Formats: sequence, C-alpha cells, structure tokens
Amino acid sequence: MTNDANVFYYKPGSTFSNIGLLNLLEKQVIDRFTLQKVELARGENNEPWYIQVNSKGLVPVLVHNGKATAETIDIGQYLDKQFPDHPLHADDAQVIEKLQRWHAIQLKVIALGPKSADENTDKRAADLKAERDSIEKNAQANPALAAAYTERLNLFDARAQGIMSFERQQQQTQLWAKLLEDTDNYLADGREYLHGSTFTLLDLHAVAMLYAAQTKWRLEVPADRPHVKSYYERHTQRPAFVKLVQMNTAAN
Ligand SMILES: N[C@@H](CCC(=O)N[C@@H](CS)C(=O)NCC(=O)O)C(=O)O
Repeated sequence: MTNDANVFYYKPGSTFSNIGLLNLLEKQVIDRFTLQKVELARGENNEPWYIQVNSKGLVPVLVHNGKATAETIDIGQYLDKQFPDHPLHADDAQVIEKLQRWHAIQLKVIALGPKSADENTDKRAADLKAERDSIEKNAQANPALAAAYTERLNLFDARAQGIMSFERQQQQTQLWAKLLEDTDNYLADGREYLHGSTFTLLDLHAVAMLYAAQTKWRLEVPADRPHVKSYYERHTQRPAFVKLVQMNTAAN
C-alpha cells in the first residue's frame, strides 16, 4: 500500500480497470494520481493490505484526498463531481440507468463459462478451490480483518458459482446479444451517442465494454450490428481511448 493521498489501484488490461483509466483520461486528471498496479494473477487483491483498501478485493479503486472509492460507476460519479471540467453527465439519472445494463454484463462468464450442461469443469473447479483456500488462509492469519474477509469470500463464492454455471452462461449470452441488438437499433438513425448529444459516462462504459469484449474475450460484435461497430470505431479514435490503448500496450 502506498501512503499517497491520491492513488488509482488497478490491473493493467482488466475490463473495469480500463473503465477507470479511461475515466481519468477523459477527465484529464490522470496525472494527479499515482497509478498502483495490483497483480490479480498473484492474488495481491486477496492480501491483507489490499483487503483494507477494498474489502471486496476488486480493482479498480480510486483514492482521492485519502478517501477510497470502489466500483466504477461510483468512481465516475465522484470524479465528475470533484472535477467539473470535461463533464461526463454522471449526475444524469438516465445516463446511469442506461449504463446499468452494460454494467450487468459479465463478459468473463460469457467467454469462459460452460458452453453446454455436460462440459467438464473439473479444472476450473480445482483452480477456484485453490484460490478460495488461499483467501481463507489469509483470513485465518488476519483475525482483525475477519469482517472484510467474509465480504471478500462471499463475493468470491457468488462469482465462482457464476463462472461454473451453464444457465448463467446462457443467460449472460442472451443479455449481451439483446443489448447489442437494442443499441444497434438506437444508433440506426445516425446518432453519435447513447444518450443525448454529447459523450457521457454511458458511452465511456459502453466503448470500454466493447473493447474488452473484442480484444480480451474474443467476443466479436456480430456483422448484423453495423451501427454498434461504427459507433465503437468512431469513439476509439478519441484521444483518451488512444492513450488507454498505448498504456495497455506499454504494460504488456
Ligand atoms: N462492479 C465492479 C467490478 C470490478 C471487477 O470485477 N474487477 C475485476 C477485474 S476486471 C476484479 O477485480 N476481479 C478480481 C476477482 O474477482 O477476484 C466495478 O464496477 O468496479
């Protein structure tokens, strides 16, 4: 953990870390924060120091003036309030309502969840058990953090259940397909943005989700959703997005 008052904790390339980074870039405040990597693959997010930053054990987290905010929507609302320049209209209830639909999509479940009821999930179950055991070990070694570790384990179990479930994989696949269909229809008359006449936090999340879907999870936008495709291509030319891709390339 760093003692800096302004820190952005993230994992380069992770879907929600990208949303947070893109937010800092769009708001042009990224230089005000120390960027601190959290290595998920090494389980750093389950270590006591990070559980004290975020008891859910998730990235990203934004610490500003010593105050931590987790959850990318909350981070977006916080940044828009604290730094009013380059507004993303995060205080607009309709922006947030539409955004929730994108936020509810679990790309990892679509990409890695079982594709049939009889798919062999033994290896995945063993990996999840090993990670859970290591979290429990940390919890036992840190009784003062018992409440935080309980929260972490509850969230871990819910996610593990999702990634092992064929029904969840199907449900998420359908939600994603329907979201792309509805978005394509909405954009069909040549609109540039998903709400109103300017780039909002909704567009930021949508573009970052489309980026993650295609580059990280190999979930291509289908050819019969041309308006979504051109929307995505247009907004990936924004300076903030170009910078995000540069940062991700440099991190690899
Ligand atoms: N709802 C959270 C989701 C954050 C999230 O799922 N982060 C992932 C990385 S993209 C994570 O930290 N995963 C670690 C884990 O689940 O153990 C947000 O909006 O910030």
